[in-house]
Amino acid sequence: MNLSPLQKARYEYSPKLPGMLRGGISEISVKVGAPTESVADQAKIKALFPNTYGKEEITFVKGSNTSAAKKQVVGVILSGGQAPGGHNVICGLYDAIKATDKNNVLLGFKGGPSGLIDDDYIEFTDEYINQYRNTGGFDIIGSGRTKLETEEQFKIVTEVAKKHGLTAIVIIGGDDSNTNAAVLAEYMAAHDTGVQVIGCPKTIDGDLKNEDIEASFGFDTATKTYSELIGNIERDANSAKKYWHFIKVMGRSASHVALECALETQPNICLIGEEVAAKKMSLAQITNYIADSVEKRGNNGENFGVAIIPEGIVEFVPEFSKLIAEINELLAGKKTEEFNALPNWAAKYEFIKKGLSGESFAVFDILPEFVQQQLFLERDPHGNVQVSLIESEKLFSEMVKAELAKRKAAGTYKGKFGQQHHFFGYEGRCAFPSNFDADYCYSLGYNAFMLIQYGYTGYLSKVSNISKPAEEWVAGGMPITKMMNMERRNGEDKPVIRKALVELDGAPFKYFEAHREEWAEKTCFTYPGAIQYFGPAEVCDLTTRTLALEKGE
Ligand code: FBP
Repeated sequence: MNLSPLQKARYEYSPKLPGMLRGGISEISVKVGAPTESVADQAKIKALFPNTYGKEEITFVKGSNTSAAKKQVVGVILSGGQAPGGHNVICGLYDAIKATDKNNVLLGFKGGPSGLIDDDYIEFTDEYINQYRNTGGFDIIGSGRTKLETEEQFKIVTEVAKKHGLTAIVIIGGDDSNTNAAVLAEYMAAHDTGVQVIGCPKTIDGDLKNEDIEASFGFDTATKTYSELIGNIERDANSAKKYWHFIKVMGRSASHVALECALETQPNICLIGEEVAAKKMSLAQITNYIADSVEKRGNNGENFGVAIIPEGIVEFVPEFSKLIAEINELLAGKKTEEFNALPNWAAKYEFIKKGLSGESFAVFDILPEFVQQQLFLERDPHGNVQVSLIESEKLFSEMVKAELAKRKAAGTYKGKFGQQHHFFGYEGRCAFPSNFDADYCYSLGYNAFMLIQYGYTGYLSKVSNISKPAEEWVAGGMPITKMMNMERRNGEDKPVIRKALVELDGAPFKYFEAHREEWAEKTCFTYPGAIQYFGPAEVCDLTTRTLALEKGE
């Protein structure tokens, strides 16, 4: 592998562990806390997880290691979208495994959960793993989105585990993958396989967080990368003074990524999906909100600005969700063929007009034509509109343009409106992890092995107090069932880890709310710059604004 100078330098970096995990494996002891209950639906979750429900919270402390010695053969998978630091979870896991006994083995199953089903794996060695220390990406073994959830899949995994003599499986994934980790752990326990299952909280989206998990890994680096780019764009906008930049950021339904980037860069506008839903805002209201900022700034001679749009926004606009539901219905089954056979867009438009309710057609009719067409082109394998593929940054900028034309005609708007569009997602998911993510991920992996060594299963590797220096971090584990409740999924009640959306009474949103009026009118941009790996701790080890505000710092 050809290494860049930064890659070589990052190889030299020693990730920081929480204080209690420093000083060698022989000095890590366990403190068992109180039994746990799920966050809701206790009786139902208990009935579904009879072998793994209600277990105690675990904290590691300094003391003599009392775990039983046995040969460990651990399998690990990366699941879902990439997040900076995934390689370090595996490095931390590997180092703890080998420090405990050099005859222990770590197998990496390739391409995500399907690697476990297909028995496609590599055995990690020092030489192989060293190339990936402190680097971004998931290319060490690849990732995938196959879900491990059926009895049939679990039977195959059990066979694969038996073949390799696996003692444990570590699943590095988001809320869905860790929900599946809990189900797999229960299956393995119920069938007396002796295979433990441990999860690690990953996702740039920041939506796997709760009273136990302070942040999912990757959120820090991804938002810092997007914030650097947004800051650069702000500076460009403020230099040329001729464009409004509409920037969509990844993050799925939750707006954590957008909010964190807004806290870092102080743009003129940042939409928050959760607020749009709570206030039942219409497309016209959102358009007017942005247009008001453009108008005020334009009339002050500031014909430029920056608006951040979370990728999930349109799902939160009630009238838009209703429209999507009607379109899904309109094209259900054979009706897609009928629609596709129509000769041109004019004929399709008439078909749509006839098929939608008056209310939904009125919403459809105000959309720019490219969005109208996107709604009918991009379908998922189940025939549903893929909302995340809608270019909402262009949708809002076009709607704002149309609104400004009206205001110009009425004589209230006197400025000029030039638009630029951006989508930041893939740019941040594989960045070199920040020092925070490098340390946090390495600790999560190291800690995951300590949970395995002490015999725990169905636990999420938990490292808390992470807004403080790593020395003060607290390592331990929490039963995944504690984070679960019952939710309706695909027409069935399912036990799942509760997804965290932006809390409108939480400190990060409150801070944003208190400042956004000023940011909308004046130019208050802040330029966070690139992630720094070397230099003073207050620059290099900085965590997110979201975490700092949540912790009251
Ligand atoms: P995860 O939930 O798997 O961590 O996904 C993160 C994410 O980057 C989302 O922000 C984004 O919507 C999605 O993955 C994109 O998925 P894909 O890589 O399949 O295009």
